[in-house]
Amino acid sequence: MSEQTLILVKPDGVKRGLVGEILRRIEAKGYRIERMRMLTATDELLAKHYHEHTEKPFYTGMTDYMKSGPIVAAVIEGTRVIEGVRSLSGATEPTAAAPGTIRGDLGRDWGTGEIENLIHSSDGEESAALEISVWFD
Ligand code: 3AN
Repeated sequence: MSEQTLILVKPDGVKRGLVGEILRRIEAKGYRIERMRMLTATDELLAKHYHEHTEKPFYTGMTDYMKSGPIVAAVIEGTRVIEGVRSLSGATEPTAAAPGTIRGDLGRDWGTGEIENLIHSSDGEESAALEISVWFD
């Protein structure tokens, strides 16, 4: 059974010119880009997307970073793609993320106080469905 997941190439990924490299890794793994758009995130979209985090102390700083430039949103399709793209993405903190992953190979701590980790990927079936509806109506 094929499934879909939502990825965001975050503002640091776009600014650093890594959109192609990040999508390349996802396509090279064998997954298919089903839909894609470039936009700048708004508070409203981010509140829906990060509804689990709205009360967290890091929320304002994190959403300021997410609004700091354009992002690329894409729907990726394939069997077990949610798990597969999480695995390609790596751990949340780029310093600790394993080499071989997008965050581990391409990301680092820039000393800004924010976790600039290049990519978001849905962490389950429910969040994938919700997040696809947030970024693609
Ligand atoms: P992931 O993106 O690895 O699934 P989540 O969903 O736990 O991570 O967190 C969403 C985003 O919130 C992260 N990508 C990161 O930018 C930010 N974040 C998570 N935990 C922290 C934290 N302790 N301090 C600052 N920012 C955080």
